[in-house]
Amino acid sequence: MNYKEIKQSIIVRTEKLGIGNCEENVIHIAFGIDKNYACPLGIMITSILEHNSNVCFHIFADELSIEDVSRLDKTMKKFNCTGTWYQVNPSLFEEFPTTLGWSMAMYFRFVAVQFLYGKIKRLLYMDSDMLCIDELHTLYNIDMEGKAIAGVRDKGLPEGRLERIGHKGDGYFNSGMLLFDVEEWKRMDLFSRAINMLKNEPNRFEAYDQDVLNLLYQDNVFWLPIKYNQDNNESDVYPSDTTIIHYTSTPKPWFAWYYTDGPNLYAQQKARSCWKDVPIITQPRNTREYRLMARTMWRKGSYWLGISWYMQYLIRKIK
Ligand SMILES: [Mn+2]
Repeated sequence: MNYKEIKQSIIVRTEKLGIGNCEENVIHIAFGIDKNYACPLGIMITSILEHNSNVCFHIFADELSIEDVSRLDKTMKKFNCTGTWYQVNPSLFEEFPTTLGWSMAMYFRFVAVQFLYGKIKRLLYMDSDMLCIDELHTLYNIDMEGKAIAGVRDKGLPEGRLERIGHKGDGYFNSGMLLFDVEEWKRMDLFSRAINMLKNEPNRFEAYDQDVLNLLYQDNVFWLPIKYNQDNNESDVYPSDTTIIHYTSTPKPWFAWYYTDGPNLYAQQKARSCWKDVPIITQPRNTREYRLMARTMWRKGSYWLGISWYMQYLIRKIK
């Protein structure tokens, strides 16, 4: 599928956010989300802007509420920066595998790189379950030594996955933070190849977009230090050089059953964003989340709430 076809069939419309146009020497950052991730995205963008100027955002989302578009716009205006919302037509991805935690939006990163070809040379793609706590220009301008992508090794790689998916390269990256050489992506025809892999062998993959990208980029990866994709932890304390915190573990920090015994950097960042008045999610969706809610309340010292949620958990468990 060429650029024109993508433009016509996958991007339904575009909407400008923030101020002005992207200038030269800016960092181009893309996100791919569905409407449930608008609040985390806004918090992540706020964290980026608190530590960086000269940023241009490219948001690929199938749907966003008017309210969220307005908050995004306000955030970008406040920090004098530019952004665009590309409304993605999700029909191409509807048949592709998803899970409760990974929606179809994981595939929007493919659209982002493909769509921005011809406009920019490099694209920093980031998940929205992250916080940025330092500058990103060093990363964006890093010497990739001729490699087609840069990423950080995935720490949570399940035993045997590489054999199961047939990966033989020099490492497996986490797809939550990737620096794409956009021209290489196009030259290697990776959009079509990624789509075809998912279409032809949907059962081969366990981490979908991430498995596919790792297979396509085997031995063509510039390995970045862990500070650019640092997993979150319960203590909420990170090495001093950390640039990006990635909330890879469940629960995510916008659920009431998320627990940290540390400073809760995420809640602090939310409080400084245009989403500060948006309530966190308090309704568990399955038995496991009821149990986590009970445990979190108990650990926070809300013993009666803890007991009450535990009773509800038990009732659901025996049902
Ligand atoms: Mn993530």
